Amino acid sequence: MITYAQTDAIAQIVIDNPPVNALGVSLVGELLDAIARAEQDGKVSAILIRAAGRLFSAGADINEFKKPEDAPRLPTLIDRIESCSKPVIAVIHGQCLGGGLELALGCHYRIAARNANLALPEVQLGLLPGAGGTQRLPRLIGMNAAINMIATGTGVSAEKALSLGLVDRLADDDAVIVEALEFAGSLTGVRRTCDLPPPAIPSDLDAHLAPHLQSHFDSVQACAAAIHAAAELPFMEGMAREAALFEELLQSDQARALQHVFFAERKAAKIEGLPAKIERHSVERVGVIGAGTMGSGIAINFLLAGIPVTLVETNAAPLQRGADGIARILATSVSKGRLTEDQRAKATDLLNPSLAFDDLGQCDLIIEAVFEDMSVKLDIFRRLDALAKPNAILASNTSFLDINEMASATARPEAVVGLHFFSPANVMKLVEVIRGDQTSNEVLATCMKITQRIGKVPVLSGVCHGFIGNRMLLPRLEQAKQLLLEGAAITQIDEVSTRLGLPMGPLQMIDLAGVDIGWHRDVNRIENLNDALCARGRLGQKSSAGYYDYDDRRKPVPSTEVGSIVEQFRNDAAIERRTISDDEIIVRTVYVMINEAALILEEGIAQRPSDIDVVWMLGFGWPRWTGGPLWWASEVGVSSIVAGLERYRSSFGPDFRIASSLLKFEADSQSFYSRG
Ligand code: T1G
Repeated sequence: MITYAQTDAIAQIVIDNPPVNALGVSLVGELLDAIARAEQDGKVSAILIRAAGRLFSAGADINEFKKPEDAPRLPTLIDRIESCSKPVIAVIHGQCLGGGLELALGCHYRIAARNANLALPEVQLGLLPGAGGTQRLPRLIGMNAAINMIATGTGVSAEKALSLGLVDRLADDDAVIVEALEFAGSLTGVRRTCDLPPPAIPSDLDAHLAPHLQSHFDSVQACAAAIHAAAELPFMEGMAREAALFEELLQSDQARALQHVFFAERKAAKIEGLPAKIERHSVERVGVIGAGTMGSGIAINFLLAGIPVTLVETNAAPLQRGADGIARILATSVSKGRLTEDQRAKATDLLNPSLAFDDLGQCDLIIEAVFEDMSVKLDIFRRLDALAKPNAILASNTSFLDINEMASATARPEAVVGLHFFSPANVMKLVEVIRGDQTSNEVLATCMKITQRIGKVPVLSGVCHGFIGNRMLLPRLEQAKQLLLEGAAITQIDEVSTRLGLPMGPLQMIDLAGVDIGWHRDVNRIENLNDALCARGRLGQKSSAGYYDYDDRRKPVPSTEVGSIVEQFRNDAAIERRTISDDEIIVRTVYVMINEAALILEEGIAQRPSDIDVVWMLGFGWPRWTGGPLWWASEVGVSSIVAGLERYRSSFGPDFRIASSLLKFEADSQSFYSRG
């Protein structure tokens, strides 16, 4: 866990707790002993605290929050470091996060390698920095800079940290220890952050805090209170205030939900039942077929990860549009400070637009992102089978279609997989990795790894119509349109979802994705509401008119034309208009998704409930602070879900059934998650 060494008069305490130097209870105990040893050793004049491995520390051990506190806590250690009579220097490299940064703040000095990133991300876990960070950081760097770091969890680079006064010196990555030893040798006394005066309250503090206070995260509100305490209370009283706020958050539903999300996003990439050691393919060059919005977005992910991309189209015009689209997105990222000019140039150089399908023959992974038409895709897979490298992975970006059918068009079904990106593909973090019946474990393991390498969170899905996310979406959209016909208002339907914290309701989602998805394009064939809207050119946001009118993009209004279309349909179908409650809407547009998720789990399409939570959070914006749809359903209570589905069973059609797993949960008073 730690090693202790001495170089001349400098003691070196090295944290060595793979994989992320998490500061668990036993490590805290060892560090307390090491500090005491160095302080008592007359031959020691100064003390370095540094870490082995790729980073300084990921902070407190999140796995230990549930355990009762009966051992020395991180704040005790940090106070002990700060009270040490000899100078203690934190030697920081890589990630220095949460309690790791708070430990560094308790040190008297801090030296950082240029590759360091310093952050207090506790707020993302539903917590706040609970080991003195809300009291020491404002004293060190001022209120406004501290608010940004504490209330958002955003990190600062080593350079920025130096300019803020958060670190005292920078060093080249490979020289940071040598420089720290030299720096330590020059020190003659300690400098305690707790002795610094309380930070001045800037005149614009409330303006600075205001945007953060809009957050749904209770932890952000608590951060604001703790930061205020840093300015208004003596240090020890401020520490007591921080501790009280931390303990309150620790017991909160949001903190439990957000910590569930943290582990769920990491567990998703693990494939159950796969041998620990598995041979992955090397992916040095990627091919993307189709330079439309999706193809271009997919290409950008690989380009930014330093992987060359051959982008293939059948005609020069769409190929040029795709290449121009990629250039535009990269340039915008530079102008917004998300990319450096050098990163943009490097990414651009790796793009190889081509009209020659044969150029794909060099690629290790080929992703088709063409029109959602099975005949087009089958033709592509047949051609790929003939020209792709022997070990190439052949992937489809399809949202709904059958990967097994595509695999059957090749002599290498074990190499065929789905990689379902979500639009915009260069932004959304979710990729559904679709396992065909014959997809090999090596191909799956390679896809899980390469999607993480491009900064995505992969979730494994089996083959069914719509896989995980879209399969749950379909009944939600159908019920929304049916509720319209029965008398609910457009905004009423959507606001039930937005009040839950979803970024938009089902009808707003149809407008965003396009009312014409799956439309047969025959304006004289009107079989449902979407057909009627499409026939009138109401294709959604892209035509500035769908279920809403988008004359003012900032304030879409429900369409009166759609109102009359609905009226017409209602009369033709002799549907009696009635008042519909929000309760009915939540059952028919949200509980129905929970039921679909339970069926998806029963059929083995998804590996685990937390994967479904990840899909809906990262693919559709389900609010993280509720843990995802199945974590939320567990909090609502399965019995309420089942009772709601029973109440409105007739609305779901003759083939509807309540998942047997839901009924079993209800009978056993269980849920998707055992409350451990
Ligand atoms: N505690 C326990 N395990 C952790 C951990 C942590 N803090 N951080 C990561 N892990 C595990 C993770 O679950 C995974 O496990 C493995 O390490 C690799 O992680 C008092 C209360 C450091 C940037 O919020 O941001 O300090 O899946 O896959 O992509 O105020 O991990 O292999 O079994 O993410 O290279 C605040 C959380 C804690 C930082 C590395 N700290 N971690 O990313 O690897 S609360 C955080 C990260 C706190 C104090 C408060 C990232 C990373 P497994 P990984 P990575």
